[in-house]
Amino acid sequence: MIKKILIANRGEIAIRVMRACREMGISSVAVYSEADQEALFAKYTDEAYCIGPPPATASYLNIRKLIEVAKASGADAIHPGYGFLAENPKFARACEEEGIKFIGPSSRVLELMGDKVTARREMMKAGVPVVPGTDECVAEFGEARDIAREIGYPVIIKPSGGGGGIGMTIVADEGELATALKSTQAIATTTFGLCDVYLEKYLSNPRHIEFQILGDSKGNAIHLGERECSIQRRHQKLIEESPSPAVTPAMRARMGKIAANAAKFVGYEGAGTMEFLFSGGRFYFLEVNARVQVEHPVTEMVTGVDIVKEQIRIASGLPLSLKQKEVRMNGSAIECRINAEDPLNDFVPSPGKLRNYHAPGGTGIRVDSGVYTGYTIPPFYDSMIAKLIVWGRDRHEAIIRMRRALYEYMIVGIKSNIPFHRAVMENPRFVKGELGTHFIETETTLMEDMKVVMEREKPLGEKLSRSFEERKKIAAIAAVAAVARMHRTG
Ligand code: MV4
Repeated sequence: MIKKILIANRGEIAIRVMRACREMGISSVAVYSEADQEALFAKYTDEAYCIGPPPATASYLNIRKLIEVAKASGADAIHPGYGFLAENPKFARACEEEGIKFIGPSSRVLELMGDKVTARREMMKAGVPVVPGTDECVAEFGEARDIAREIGYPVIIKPSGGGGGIGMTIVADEGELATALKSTQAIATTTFGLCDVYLEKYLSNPRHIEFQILGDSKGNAIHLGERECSIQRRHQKLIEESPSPAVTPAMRARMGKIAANAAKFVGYEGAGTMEFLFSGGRFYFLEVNARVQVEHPVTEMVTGVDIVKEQIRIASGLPLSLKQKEVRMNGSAIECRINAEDPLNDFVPSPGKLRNYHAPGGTGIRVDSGVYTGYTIPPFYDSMIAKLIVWGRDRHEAIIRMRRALYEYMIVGIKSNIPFHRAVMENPRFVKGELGTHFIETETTLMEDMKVVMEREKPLGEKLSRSFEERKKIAAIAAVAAVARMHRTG
């Protein structure tokens, strides 16, 4: 069994992993940049080491430094969280070579899944339905033209080294193809250092639905149902839920089995996600996310499975703690990503000091966060400061509970996207479960709705912070008066 884990990450996910460590009797080692000295995760841990200056390239992405700290601290495993080095085959290989257990799939599987063309081919071999498109990367205009004619326009050109939507180009007709191919290859080269691109049929406004999978070192693989993540903006997910309102139990059983079998087929070890587009009642494989994801808590809330604990068990060589027939989905969970950004001003980042912070609580609420009152959010990393997750017996109860939790949330000193979430929770199409990846663009009233919702009912935090600020002012005046009195009386 693993005894000590170095967490090669920051913020809420570092704390999420440390919480699992505490419950399992495993000690944790934090690494932090100079900008994260005062961050909650750097205090929560048993041991902490500064690994360099604020830019991630100088700290959280420094493979040699991370390995050095792991060895010096006697950690026998590294948990990479999400982002940073989580899916980096070079990092996994460095761990493998140094005899440190990388908590995630092998470097071979990370390599296979990191190249999107290879991943597509592997999934086709495993019997997973993929979007119609190429099974090799396309280099020449002639190949692209022939394939596009075969599958029909519109098509989408994607960088093979990419993922998550960066550098993709939608092509409406053959007239646009040559330019689009050239520019996507150029972006692919500059962004991912690999000019390889591939072509797919473009699906308009599909749902984004993903299956959570777990595979152990004994060759077992199960699925924990799906999450729907259709509410996104510029490839950033904002709201996720489980189960998807569009998936029936029969569809879940069928696709889940396909996803788990595919995991077995590639020798997948650890927690992972298979992403699909869902359109016209059909699933089309997109990519594998070979890590624990931001939105994993919604699956934990409906299945009761602790995904991070399973990751650690799997990395320790233990079998999965449950069988597929023991997985039960109960009720409905929704997650809102709480970001330090201004939704009324094109969602620009809003770092700075949290003058006051109080998270919601009560029945069915979970908050995963890495901040506290008085903490200053640094400008160097992503703007997510918390995840608000609610559970309800059904989707309706979960929505009502989310509205209640958003009312309770107090964030003073910086702007947050809470007004956006309040508007979505009131949106008739959201409430009906009519979702799609273009939801935010097509719901054109959302921006106005935010102001209306905030006016109609002031959040609890505003009432609280007004009296809090008053008390602080009175306390300051009293202190000055006391000093003055002291001077008078000598
Ligand atoms: C697509 C697609 C439509 N058809 N693939 C975006 C995230 C990444 N994981 C995959 N993405 C998409 N892939 C096919 N075949 C639509 C998206 C997509 C998208 C693409 C370009 C610009 C904005 C987008 C927003 C949501 C989804």
